[in-house]
This record gives sequence, structure tokens and C-alpha cells, in this order.
Amino acid sequence: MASVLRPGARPAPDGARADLYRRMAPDNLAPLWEVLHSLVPPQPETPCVPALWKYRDIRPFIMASGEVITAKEAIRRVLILENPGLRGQSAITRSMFCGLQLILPGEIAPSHRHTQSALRFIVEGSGAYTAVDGERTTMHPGDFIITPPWTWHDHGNPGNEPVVWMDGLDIHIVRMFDAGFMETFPEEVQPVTRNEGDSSVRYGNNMVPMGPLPASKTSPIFNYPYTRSRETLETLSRNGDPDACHGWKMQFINPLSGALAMPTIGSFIQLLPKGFKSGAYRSTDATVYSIVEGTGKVKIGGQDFAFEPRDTFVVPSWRSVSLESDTECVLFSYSDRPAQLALGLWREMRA
Ligand code: GTQ
Ligand code: FE2
Repeated sequence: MASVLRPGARPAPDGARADLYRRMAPDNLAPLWEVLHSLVPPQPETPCVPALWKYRDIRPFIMASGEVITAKEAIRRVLILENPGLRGQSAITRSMFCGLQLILPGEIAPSHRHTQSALRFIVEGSGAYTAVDGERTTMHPGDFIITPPWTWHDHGNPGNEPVVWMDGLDIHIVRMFDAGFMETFPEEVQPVTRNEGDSSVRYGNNMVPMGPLPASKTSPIFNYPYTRSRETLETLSRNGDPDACHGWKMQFINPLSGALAMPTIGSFIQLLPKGFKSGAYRSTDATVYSIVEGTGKVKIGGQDFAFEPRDTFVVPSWRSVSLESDTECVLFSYSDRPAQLALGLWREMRA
């Protein structure tokens, strides 16, 4: 593959070598020694670059998308946040998809299911719902909602304001394995078979039914409401000191296994006190952040970005990240951490 050959990394092959490469090419052979340095780098090398999307700047385009196509026609009306180093690849990191989805009052996004896992993090507006396997949950800003693999899901907005959420999907992990399947539900809207809040009381109150329990690797809770996340962070901040790199940071878990909520996507929420300056931190899981509350700055591998609520930024693998808060801040984030942990790949380093 020519794309993994960094120009100038090695001198151009001489006559005898070049001649060999030309002669063996029709037999689909290539010399490892020309690409070994980039195939097996001393530390992570990635085309993914640090970037920040200011919600203030991109919101007009999200709203404009509502004027050129309906949610029904689009199937999912989403503007993809493409990493500037990965343009044309529908990717915010090498493994993760990120998009901002808009659903206007009265609209529906038709029911389907796929093997990709999805998370929704509500950015703006209330009153839309997402339905997963017969249960609807109403969205509020800051809610963290998951769609497990191969579960029927559709969205609707019976309310009276536009609702925008961030979609995080493991599309590029599934694509790497060529393990993607998708089906469309026979009707646009799946029937409601369980009351709202059912999975939350069944699995989210530190009790579980007598069984049999679901066998899925994904959490059976599908809405982790912001009211509870915020209250947890608030109480933690009154009860002890912040971590030097993370402030007060929590991981969303699957109560049946204690593992992260999804097998391929880790999701986190953290509180930074006003005037906090974090230590530098790096990890191999490139991470997408969505700002919920507060303003501050983030330094990503030497580049500075100012952030405010509803902005999105991305930290590539193994780039150091330092956070500085002007006011108290709440940040949601997601990455492929559980996939890397399961494969024995994950590393971190604190400065
Ligand atoms: O809401 O079901 O951004 O299937 C990409 C793929 C959203 C969704 C996306 C999807 C969805
Ligand atoms: Fe979907």
C-alpha cells in the first residue's frame, strides 16, 4: 500500500531493488523492509489530528440541514464531524464515528438495527425520544443514551423544539472486522411494549431481577440521565480532592458485569473545579469530548483550544491533553478504551 510509505522516510530504492519490486508486483508481492518503520512504529503514529468544533459556528449548518432534508428521507439527519486528518472517511478518530443529529418537532427517524453500537449524548433541546427494543426514553441535555448492537431503534420528536444530540458509533471497528449487518424494521415506528423507565428500575437501582438475565455484553440500562450524573459529580466534589489529571471523573458501567457500558465504546463524565489546571495526560485511546457546562482551555499535543458549552473536541491517540477551567466545567467523553483493554493494547501515561 503506497499510503503507508512516508515520502522521504527511506532513500528511493536503487536499480536492482526497484527492478525486483516491479517484477514481483503482478504476483501481488511487496517488500516489508520498505514499510516496516511505519507498520511497526516505536510509538503510536496517526493521521488523526487535534480539532475542536465550536457549536456556535456549526449550529447554523445543523439547522440548515433541517431545511434541505427531512429526518425520514435522510433516515438519520446527521452532520458528520470529520477529523481534519481523516477527511472523506466519516471518522473523528481511526475507530470512532461522531455526528450531530437533528430531529425537528413532529419528525421521526425510522426504525432499524445494526451490529454497530451507538451512544447518544444530548447537546441541545428536550422532548425527543429514542426507542430501543420497545421502550422509549425522553431526551434531556446531558443525558447519555446507548443503543446496543442489533437492537431495533427509532427516534421521534413529539415536543416543540429542535433536539440535537451527538452520535458516537464504533463504525470503524466494525468495518475493520467487516462484521457489519443492518436491517430495516417493517414499520417506520416500532411498537412500544414496555413503559418508559422500565429498564432503569429493572437494572439501574442496584438490584437485578431473579433471572434469567440478558446475555448481551452491553448495559441493559439505556438512559443514564444527566440529573444523576451531575448530582454524583457534585457530591464527589464536596467529599474529596480532584484527581490531578482528570478532576472528578466517572465511567459509565454495565451494572450486570461491572464493565464499561459498551464492549467497544467507553464513556466518561468529569467535573473540573473553577480555576483547575490539570496535569498532562496521554493514553492510547483517541478521545472525543463534548462540553456540557463551563468554559476553559485544552492543550492537545501543544495546540491550544478554548471551549464553551456544546463544543466538541478530539484528542488523538497518545497526544498529551491538559485541561484548564475558567469556571466549573463538566465534560462528557468517549473512546474505544474497552476494546483496547480487551485486546491488551491500552496504555496511559501521567506527566
Ligand atoms: O441514530 O441510528 O449518526 O444508525 C449513524 C448511524 C446515527 C442512528 C448515526 C445510525 C444512527
Ligand atoms: Fe442506527
